[in-house]
Amino acid sequence: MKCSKKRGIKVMDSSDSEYHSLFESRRDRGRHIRRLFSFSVFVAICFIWAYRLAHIPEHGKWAWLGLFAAELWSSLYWLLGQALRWNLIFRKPFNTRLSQRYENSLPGVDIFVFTADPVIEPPMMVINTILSVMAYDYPVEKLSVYLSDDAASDITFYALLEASNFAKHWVPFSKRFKVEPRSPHAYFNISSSSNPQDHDHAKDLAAIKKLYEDMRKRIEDAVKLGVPSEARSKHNGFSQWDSYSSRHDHETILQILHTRDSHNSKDVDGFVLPTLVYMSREKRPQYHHYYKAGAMNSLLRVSSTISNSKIILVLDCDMHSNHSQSVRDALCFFMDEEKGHEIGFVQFPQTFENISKNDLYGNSLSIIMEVELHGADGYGGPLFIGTCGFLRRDALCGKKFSGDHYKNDWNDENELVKANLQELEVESKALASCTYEGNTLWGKEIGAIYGSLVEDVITGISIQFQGWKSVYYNPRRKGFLGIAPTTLLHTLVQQTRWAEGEMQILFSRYSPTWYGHGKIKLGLIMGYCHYNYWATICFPMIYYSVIPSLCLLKGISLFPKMSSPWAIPFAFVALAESTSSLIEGLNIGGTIQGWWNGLRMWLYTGTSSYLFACMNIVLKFFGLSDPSFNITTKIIEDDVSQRYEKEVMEFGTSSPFFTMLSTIALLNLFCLLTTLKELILIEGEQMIFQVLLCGILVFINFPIYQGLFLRSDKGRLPSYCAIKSIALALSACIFFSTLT
Ligand SMILES: *[C@@H]1O[C@H](CO)[C@@H](O)[C@H](O)[C@H]1NC(C)=O
Ligand SMILES: CC(=O)N[C@H]1CO[C@H](CO)[C@@H](O)[C@@H]1O
Repeated sequence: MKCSKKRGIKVMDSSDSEYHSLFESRRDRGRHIRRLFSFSVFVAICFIWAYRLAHIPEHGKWAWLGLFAAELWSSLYWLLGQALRWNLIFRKPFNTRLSQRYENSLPGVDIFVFTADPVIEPPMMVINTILSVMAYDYPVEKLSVYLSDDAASDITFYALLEASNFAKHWVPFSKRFKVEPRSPHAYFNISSSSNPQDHDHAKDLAAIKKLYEDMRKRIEDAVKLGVPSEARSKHNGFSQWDSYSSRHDHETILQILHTRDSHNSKDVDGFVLPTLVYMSREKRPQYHHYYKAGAMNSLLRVSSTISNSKIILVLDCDMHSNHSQSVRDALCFFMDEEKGHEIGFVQFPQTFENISKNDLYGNSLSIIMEVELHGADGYGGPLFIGTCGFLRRDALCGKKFSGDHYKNDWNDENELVKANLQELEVESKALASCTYEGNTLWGKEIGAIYGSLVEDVITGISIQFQGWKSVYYNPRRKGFLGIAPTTLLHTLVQQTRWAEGEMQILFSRYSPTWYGHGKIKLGLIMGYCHYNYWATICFPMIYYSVIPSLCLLKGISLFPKMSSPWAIPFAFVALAESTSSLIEGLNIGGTIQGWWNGLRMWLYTGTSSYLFACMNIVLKFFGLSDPSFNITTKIIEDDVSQRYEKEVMEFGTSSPFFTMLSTIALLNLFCLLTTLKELILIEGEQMIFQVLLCGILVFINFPIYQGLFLRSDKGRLPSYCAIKSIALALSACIFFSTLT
């Protein structure tokens, strides 16, 4: 058959509409401007290098050469980043075509939700996520929801039991009234402001709200007082906690709460509900559990005996669904007749519902989500970010993409439903034991890959190394909404973990730098490197924010005179990069203040988190510290929350992060004050760039001076931290001044 292109849409000669693609890809319209711009910045950078090499001074030679090294490294790093902006791709699925063609043969979908701590991740949040995905607009008999609870908390289990009952009302309700979003908590929040006109709807809404409130009260009581004994005796699932000794030492706990053919699994209208399974894999102190990757692998095996769906959605417990169509959207990519068979995973962006107005801590990750992942998509695949991603089970299980021979086959799903639920549970339990993976390839080649703090990213790489492509789908109305850290310290800790994990990938057998050639495209290798070398950017950043300021004290000049032609490339790079990041930010819905906050957070993570990440890597190399994995908390106190909403920066405790930041901030302040005093006397022109740099640093650090000297609330910097950083900054200044 022949195809002809008509206004960019592929149309078949025959009247058969079947050959319309299920999704469409569009290239970035502004790519030529972007490329021209990158090129001009690159030329300016070359001039800076030339200037550095041609003008090495006698006085201050080492400071000069150090600055050159810093510029060299940050330019190379900048270059890596350009790969993620070179070739942006935007995708659009066609949902209606999917249902026209496949409504009766849609594949099964397993949804994995992960939780690890009932205190940090409250059960109410977890079940809202569960309920939101149980209510997806998708044939219920093809949907299976699994909760992996790495804390083995009976409270979480109790909450899930409650949710499984509430789902009998919630699922039919949300489908009848086409409720959006389908997380009850989020929906009630929205609907409380807009009352439905329809009488039936209003009545049902009131009723279901009451059910929800009753459930919430029971669960919150259980959180305070423990699981009520009545519930314990009613459901024999709790007996599995009899042999439980601690969250690090217990056998597998597994309970199938709903299955397709159990009588208990019908909703109030008599329809079946999605399969619902609780699992807490076995844990023993003598076995490493490999965090979320370990849990994912246990779930992979357990689900293979229960539903064995070909598509798996991986979700963190704080990311509720915000769009009931997301499963169908994702399937448009996998099921496309032409390109679908090569797609290993479809990544949705991670978006957050509690970002403050001007994104105080830069936690919206908007540049990554709105720009860079589109760029990675242009080169065959966005990263897998561990949540909001749909994966092909085959790809996750280490199967190689076998070229065009691989056929999408959605029909041969195992009908594994056993007559006897207990038998199935016993069989599945064995798959989640500690010893199961001994001497196997699980975690090395099969399933989620172990050995990095960002196990998701490395798992995505392993899938791409097997020949699969991935796709980034970023709809205007976001598919998932989660919760971002709301304090400075949490943000910095999270960034440290990410940067460290990214760097660990560099030393693994899935390092794109060493092993990517021939497996993935060069652009994608560069993109991965941009993240893998993330942490190392701390060295140029610290150098740049300390040495030029200190040199002011001694009158060492490190930049060209304002009137010299060499000033142009410096000014151009600084202005061009800041303007383009401002435009990029405004373009994706940010504010000017948000851009400024982002700049500040870039400085803060660069000079603290990334340094600590590098230090951790070195320490671990010498076996001096153990990999640690801190979950960032999802609950915060009232006063902290109020300050967050007012966008007042939160310090509150004394931490090495803050000492680092305030030392640099104070050092710049001292240098600036000393210089300004003398600037009028000495010839200023030579120093103007350096004074400007120092001035901008002082300006950007304003919240730190506030926290040190001007605030009295609980979120200020503790005086202990203030004294320490004043002492450090002063001694650095004095030491440097006396240096000959
Ligand atoms: C979440 O869904 C609601 C509709 O239910 C929509 O109004 C909102 O814009 C969505 N949020 C995001 C961030 O897309
Ligand atoms: C857990 C948490 O911090 N939630 C907050 C997210 O942000 C919204 C609005 O800014 C708050 O209402 C939530 O309490």
